Amino acid sequence: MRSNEKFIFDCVDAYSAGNPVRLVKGPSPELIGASMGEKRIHFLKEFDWIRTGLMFEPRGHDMMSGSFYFDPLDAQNDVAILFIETSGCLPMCGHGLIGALTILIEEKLINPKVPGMIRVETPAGLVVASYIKDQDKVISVSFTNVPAFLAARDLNVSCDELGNLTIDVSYGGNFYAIIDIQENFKGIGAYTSGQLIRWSRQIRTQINKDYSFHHPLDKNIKGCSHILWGGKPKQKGANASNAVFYGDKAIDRSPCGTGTSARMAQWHAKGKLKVGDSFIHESIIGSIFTGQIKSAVSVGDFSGMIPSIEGSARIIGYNQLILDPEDPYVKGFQVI
Ligand code: PYC
Repeated sequence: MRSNEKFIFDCVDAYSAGNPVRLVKGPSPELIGASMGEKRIHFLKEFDWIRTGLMFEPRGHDMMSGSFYFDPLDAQNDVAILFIETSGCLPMCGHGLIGALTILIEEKLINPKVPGMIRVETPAGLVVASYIKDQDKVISVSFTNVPAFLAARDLNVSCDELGNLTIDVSYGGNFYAIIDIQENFKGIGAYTSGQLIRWSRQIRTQINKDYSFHHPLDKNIKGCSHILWGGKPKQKGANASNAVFYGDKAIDRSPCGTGTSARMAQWHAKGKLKVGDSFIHESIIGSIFTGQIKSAVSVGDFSGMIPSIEGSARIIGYNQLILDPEDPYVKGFQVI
């Protein structure tokens, strides 16, 4: 596929717990690599114009996220997924996975070897998911995520408007700076999403300048890309609420699957959750993902854990999107 040709992408649009998921049925670029991690790097090098064209305005928007699906590299697995979104290609995306698997099953695009179970190759590693159906509808998807771990605790950052903050950085498929309620931050309920976005940009730049974050087992996963702001949940039974910032202007409408995994790893490392415990995480719009700590593991020199995340998605439309080299906005645009 070359950017000087015209393409029509056949997409299914959905949302998971409120956040968008656009699964591209085809055409899909031919990616080279011995793992989805390597294929992700190839996509970013050669085909990023497809991501920006399909995710940015005018075909997408600040929160847009989606995926391509491929045959798995290992014949034991059912599918391989490449996540695309406004910020780039995430190693792993929880809401994106729940949405993509819901579409793949409801639209009969894959046929899992074991009904009810899907083995998925992602750039961050193998993820095993299960789903529950009611007739033709998938009513929930649960997946055992890649290992999560608390990477750094009690880092100091200063935010022009809030003052000094203490943050932890945790990995759950992406690196998250977690800002819990503290003297200079009263919780997400006290602020607008515009304020959280403005502060997130400043904090992300600062922590990546002052500190470095590398996955101990995968050199291609590095840098803190997401900021998770904590809050008090509104619903009975929820353990915490959160608002995750990603890209340049997005606040996740879902409770964020990889963010929930990162936060469970943080709570586990601090003794607030133990193996077997559940964690109900509320989003900025009140939607819920339910997490659980499956087991404790080491990740390089870090003590970590294996999280599972459960949530649901809805298909909302069928979309044919044109990328035409004669269109001045074929590669999309962002207004920051
Ligand atoms: O659900 O993992 C997630 C996610 C990452 C960015 C937005 N959502």
